[in-house]
Amino acid sequence: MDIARHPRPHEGLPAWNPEEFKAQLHAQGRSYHIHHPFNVRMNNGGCTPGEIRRWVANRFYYQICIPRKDAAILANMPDREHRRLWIERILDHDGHGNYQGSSAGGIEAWTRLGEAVGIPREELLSLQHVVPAVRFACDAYVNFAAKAPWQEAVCSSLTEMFAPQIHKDRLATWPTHYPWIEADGLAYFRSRIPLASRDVEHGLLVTLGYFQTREQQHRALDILQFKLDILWAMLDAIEKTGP
Ligand code: AHQ
Repeated sequence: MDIARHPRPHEGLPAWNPEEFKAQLHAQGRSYHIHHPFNVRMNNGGCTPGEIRRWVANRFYYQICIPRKDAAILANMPDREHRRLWIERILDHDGHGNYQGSSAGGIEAWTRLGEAVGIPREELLSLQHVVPAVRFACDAYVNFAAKAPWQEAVCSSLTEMFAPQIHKDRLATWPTHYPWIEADGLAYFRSRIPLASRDVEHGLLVTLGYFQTREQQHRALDILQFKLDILWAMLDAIEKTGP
């Protein structure tokens, strides 16, 4: 799959060892959307209720793309051990068992967030507020995951290395800045903190093991940057929808 190649002179350079490679992946956190002006403004209380609702409504499209993205990766995974781990991600979002309470899944929790910020469930599910660039960014992620080697698609999920902090930030700031949002709507963010850490453990195991040469390791950095750009572009588009 074609993604941007960022010039990183490496002719004849040795591969990074796992710790160095992990540090290089982590260093790309500087491009994570936690640093996007819209996210900074949102967590500083600078968003109008309308902006919060547009963020929730647009991010809903990303949320419903995640299990489809993960199912595409699962289909490309030849190894049962990896599939046994990866399938958990789909259940985390689609729910499992009796689909009630904490088994209802993340998509259901996001509809609860929608209601908590004042978006009726049917309005959120209609996707009527999703702007074209958000749809394009999310679809690019699903398409990449379906067509790339499964190890490259796993690597693209490693933006979640930085996700626990962004969820903790929302839990720490929204109740103060946005007291009008019903507290139980924030349950999704709380639920993701342990799940993101579990996801990253598996994602790093695959990534550190698959990208062996220095050139392959640079490909991993390019894949991660591609996904970081997807998250950043989504906030660019959401910010443009105006106050
Ligand atoms: O809620 C998020 C989520 O379930 C996932 C899955 C993972 C992936 O497979 O790409 N990435 C991800 C992310 C979630 N929330 C985002 C946020 O800002 O709330 C962060 C995002 C990520 O860091 O990739």
